[in-house]
Amino acid sequence: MLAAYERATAALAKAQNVLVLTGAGISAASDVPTFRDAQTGLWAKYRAEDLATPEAFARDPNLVWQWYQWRRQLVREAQPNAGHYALASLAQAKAVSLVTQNVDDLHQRGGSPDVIAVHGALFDNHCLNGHAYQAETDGLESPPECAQCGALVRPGVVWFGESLPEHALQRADSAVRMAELALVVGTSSLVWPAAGFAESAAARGIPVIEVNPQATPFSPQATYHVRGLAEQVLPALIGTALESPTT
Ligand code: BV8
Repeated sequence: MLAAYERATAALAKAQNVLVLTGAGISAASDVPTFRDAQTGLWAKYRAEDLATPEAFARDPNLVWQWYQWRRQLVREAQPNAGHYALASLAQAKAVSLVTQNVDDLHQRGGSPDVIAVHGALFDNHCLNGHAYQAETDGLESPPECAQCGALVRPGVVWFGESLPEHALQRADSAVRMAELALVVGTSSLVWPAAGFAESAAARGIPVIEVNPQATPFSPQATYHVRGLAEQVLPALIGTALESPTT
């Protein structure tokens, strides 16, 4: 009887069209804290969920802006880890649709060619009226004003209570429909509607491999739950799958 891990590896070796869903856990080894981790230093007294909202920005734009500036600097200093690189190598051998909830740029810097970022991008900016803002903001302690309309500029991420970008949603939905296997990595599966992608994939009856050191609300629906760290499990799982003869 093949252990679950061997069966998961065999299923990954066989699949050609792979959906990968990642959350903050895949960046943990790059020292980018997840939302679940208590925040550090100045930010220890705040909950991320309370800062990542339009209401928080309206109430105290400088505070929320400075939180994002702190996170941007943290991500600039971070490096992709073995988990990011393993997913990039998978994309060289198979048709991979990488859907991430993360707003860092580590998948891109780790070599993944096409990242569907359903919660936006940490380094993007636009004003409150939606005008793109291209000027450099590094080092600014307060949000600048839009050159076109004067409205405050905010980070280009999806806040709680905001809709996900339609184009990213459509691409993610299509990827769920096309997938022959799903790899769900480093997400607590608590944030919706992104958590629904893994559920929809499982409902299609395709093999779903969850990689997480903890159990999550999604775990009972996973075909295989590989309990471990993405930076350790992914290089081994993907490395072995890519060496195996695909049937
Ligand atoms: C919306 C960008 C409404 C910002 C983020 C049902 C349907 C629809 C909405 C809702 C719903 N129920 C509730 C809602 C509202 C809300 C929601 O889901 N709330 C939750 C808290 C219950 N959803 C929304 O508001 C969404 N918008 O639906 O709008 C609407 C509808 C129609 C019309 C108008 C409006 C928007 C949600 C997006 C919020 N933005 N990020 C920013 O980054 O600043 S979400 C943010 O938190 C992250 O992007 C991530 O997706 C999420 C969770 O963060 P973390 O917990 O840190 O990460 P993760 O969940 O991935 O957990 C870490 C995991 O990693 C853990 O499991 C851990 O065990 C594991 N791990 C740790 N180390 C490792 C590891 N795994 C592997 N290896 C390791 N080394």
